[in-house]
Amino acid sequence: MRFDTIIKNGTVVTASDTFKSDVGICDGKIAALAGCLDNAHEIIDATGLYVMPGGIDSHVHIAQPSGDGIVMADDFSSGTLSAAFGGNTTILPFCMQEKGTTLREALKDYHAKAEGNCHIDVSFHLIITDPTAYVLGQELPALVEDGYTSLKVFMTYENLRLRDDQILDTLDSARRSGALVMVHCENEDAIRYLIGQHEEKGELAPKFHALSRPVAAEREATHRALSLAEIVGTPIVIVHVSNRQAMEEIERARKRGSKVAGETCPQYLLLTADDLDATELEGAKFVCSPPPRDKESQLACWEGLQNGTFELFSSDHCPFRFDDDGGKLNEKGKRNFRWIPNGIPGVETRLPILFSEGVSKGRIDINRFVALSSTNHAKQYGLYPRKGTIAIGSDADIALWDPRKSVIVTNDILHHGADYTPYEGLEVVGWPIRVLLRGTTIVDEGVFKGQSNGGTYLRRDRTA
Ligand code: DUC
Ligand code: ZN
Ligand code: ZN
Repeated sequence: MRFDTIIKNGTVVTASDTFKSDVGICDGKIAALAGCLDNAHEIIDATGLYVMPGGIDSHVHIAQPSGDGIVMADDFSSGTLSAAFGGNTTILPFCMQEKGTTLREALKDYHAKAEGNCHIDVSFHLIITDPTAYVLGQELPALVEDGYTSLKVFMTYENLRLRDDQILDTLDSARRSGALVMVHCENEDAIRYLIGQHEEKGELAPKFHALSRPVAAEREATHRALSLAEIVGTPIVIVHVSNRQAMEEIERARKRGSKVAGETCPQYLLLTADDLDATELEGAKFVCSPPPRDKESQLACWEGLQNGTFELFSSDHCPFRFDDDGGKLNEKGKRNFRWIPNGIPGVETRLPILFSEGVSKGRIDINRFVALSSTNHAKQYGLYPRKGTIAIGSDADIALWDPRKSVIVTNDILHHGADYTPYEGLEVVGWPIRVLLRGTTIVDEGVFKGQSNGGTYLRRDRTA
């Protein structure tokens, strides 16, 4: 048999196994796993490299309307390019419904932004901000049929949050149609109370962002979201969990029999609230929600990645430029933390951070790395086994990792549209040196070799 491509002499890693094997690729799919494959148009030597499924980042914000002159730093072109260089082959950004509009309208706009501009494969989650009877009764069931099988709701942000009755209605519609609901858990009323307290005292610097969104606000909302899902009887995903108390809520809900997935992100492993307390507004670079906590919370999040409280490790890439009128330091943001847009870039650094801090430092094994970075995302969101594994018949979405390559992360080497990285100066050991999307090399030794429109849109199966 003649293959299009053979990856030779590498160590194949899946979520469950590690083995020496060549990988034969035909028509963009994995066609053979065996020793000594040798008849191909192209042979890639992977001696000393790990051959792993391309990363799937299931929590990414790109070109999302952010209001008030604020503009996200990435469009689909820069966001997917940055993702590719970070070892990813699929991302799942959010298509946000704006109040007073329909989901179909939001999707039409969002598809138009993505069409022809994606370097890797994409699929959209919905964000529901206006759960009208039409949206929940008509649109959502039809959209789930069309492959939009997951959605996010917010419990915070004045213009995005849903009330409990709206969350219940949304969960109910999701249960009937088989959509999976992701929840941003922070108590908006508590946060608004605390913001008011800080404003009264003139405490307006970036560090007060973290103090106005305490663990208790996240824990309470996590408990409430889990209880509402239990009452309706439908699974949920608790996204971007930052601390032990919220994790304990997830664990307790599971013990009661609820089906819950947990997600955490690099910022909760490497940053703390102290990073927001930098001089000269530098702290704005780290403003995200939930905010980074403390060292103990970092330890808790590592434990959760090790013991299964978290199945998902995502970036929550939500990039804004720092020194920019439409970014972190917009005119109002310079004067008051409440106007600093929430979110930090991270789609390109997610996997090197997990590899380096996790695998290279011995906190997780390489199979767990694959599960957390790729396989579990594909399973959770209806892409498995087409995506997320190295198996015969799966798409040949593959990242070749050099486990010994040491890189100092600086903003210069990244490809996102932001003008900073929160991880400036971090040394990582382990780097994705070559990335293949459906069998075609798209990144090779720091050079993009693919096509700027090479990504496709993915319809997804139900998983709820
Ligand atoms: N929630 C997210 O999921 N991302 C960035 C901002 C936010 O609040
Ligand atoms: Zn969120
Ligand atoms: Zn997010």
